[in-house]
Amino acid sequence: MSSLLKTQHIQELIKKASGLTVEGGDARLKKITERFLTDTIRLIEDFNVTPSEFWYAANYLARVGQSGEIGLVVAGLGLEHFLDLLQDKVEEEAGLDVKSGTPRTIEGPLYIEGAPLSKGEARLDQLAENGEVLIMEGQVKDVAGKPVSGAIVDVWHANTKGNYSHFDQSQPAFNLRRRIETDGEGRYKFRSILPSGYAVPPEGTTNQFLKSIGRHGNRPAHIHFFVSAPGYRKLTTQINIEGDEYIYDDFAYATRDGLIPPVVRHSTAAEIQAKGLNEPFVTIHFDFTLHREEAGLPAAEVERLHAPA
Ligand code: MBD
Ligand code: FE
Repeated sequence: MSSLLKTQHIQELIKKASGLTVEGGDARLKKITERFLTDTIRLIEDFNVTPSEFWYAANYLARVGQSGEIGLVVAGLGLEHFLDLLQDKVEEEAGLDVKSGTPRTIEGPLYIEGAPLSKGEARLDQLAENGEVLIMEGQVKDVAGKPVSGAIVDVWHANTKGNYSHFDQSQPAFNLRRRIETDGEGRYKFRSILPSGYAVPPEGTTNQFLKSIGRHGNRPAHIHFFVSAPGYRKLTTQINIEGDEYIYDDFAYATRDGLIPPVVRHSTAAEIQAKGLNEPFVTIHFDFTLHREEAGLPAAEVERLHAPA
């Protein structure tokens, strides 16, 4: 089959539609638009996409936007994970020993800015829920093992139904979301409940697509973190709760080696008493290792629109 794409008329159409034949505007955006149109037209020709299919796809993208699920679709396509791997590569090529720090993994679409800030420790759960009590603690360190005091551990996770406060109206504001400043030894500690895994809204636009390609929209139980400190590169990461059936079947592909710490169960009366609790609990110990900020490295901060608190 001959290709319309290769004809002079279509080549000129793409150049004009990309702004390449006029003055003004952003030169890089023009080149990216040209590539986008070229690749889209190639795809339409190669797959014999019909006009009806084209408009179905365009309407689908519009509905994703209206549904507020663009972040879910990006995560589910593996693109957010790809951006992590690319950032690792760019950092490595700029001279950073990436593997000496805690691995990054995706932020996901459910972060809310401005969680309550406390020093050293915090309690994250604000509701009486039937979740297992979780006590998580550790240190923020530099790559030489030196504690970083005054670091901010910004933590957020789902409840036992896999739902996040703010997006789930049944939870109070900032439930299971806190910022904790590390103490003089770089330590942080929090009490919370063990989260359950997340599933995309079953009737949502993301799941409509995932089902159409034979996939599910489940994530293993996980806890998100931003870890930041002056002079250090901001870390975006998560830990997974070991044993979860979706740990190696995450719809967002966020599981990475080094991010599955042991979950230790404590159920003897002595252990329970020593913590001042009245029920069995689990502990997770996890240290975060930050890279020092250095000239010549790509920006560590990812600019991304967040839902307003
Ligand atoms: C989540 O909780 C999440 O972390 C990601 C990446 C996508 C959807 C929900
Ligand atoms: Fe999440």
